Amino acid sequence: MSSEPSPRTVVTFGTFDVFHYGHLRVLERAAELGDRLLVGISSDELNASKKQRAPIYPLQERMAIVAGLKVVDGVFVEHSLDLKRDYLREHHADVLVMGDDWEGRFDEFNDTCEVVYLPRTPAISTTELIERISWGSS
Ligand code: C2G
Repeated sequence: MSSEPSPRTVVTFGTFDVFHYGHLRVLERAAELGDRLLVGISSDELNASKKQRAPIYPLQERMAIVAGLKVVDGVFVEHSLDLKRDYLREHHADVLVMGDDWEGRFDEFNDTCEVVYLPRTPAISTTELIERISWGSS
């Protein structure tokens, strides 16, 4: 039996489509809450059910972008919002982090790990970016 304490594992979830500063900030702040950060990336199908549109960047590209960040230690696919308890157990989560647009939605997992909601980064969202780009406005 190694006496090494197991790393404090932080898990978060998201679509991370058209990756922007708000996404980076929630991942950087999540990483500060533990020793390693694992990110569940929503599948294209899950995103379509969540947001009624296909993501701009397909799953493989969204996973590659997030996995390429120095604050991220690993990524996995989130196939369903209903499998969270399984994902948290599978990845031995000590902390679940989400932006406060999900405030209270995951309190039920307080029996499995710490649940932390972080303030969203104001004035930036993928939906707003897509609108601005499609309108050609700066
Ligand atoms: N976020 C943020 N600030 C923004 C935009 C997003 O802090 N300006 C955070 C969100 O709160 C979320 C994460 O970035 O924690 C990813 O956001 P999305 O890609 O929009 O993911 P979402 O659709 O919220 O998916 O199982 C939960 C879902 O997978 C979460």
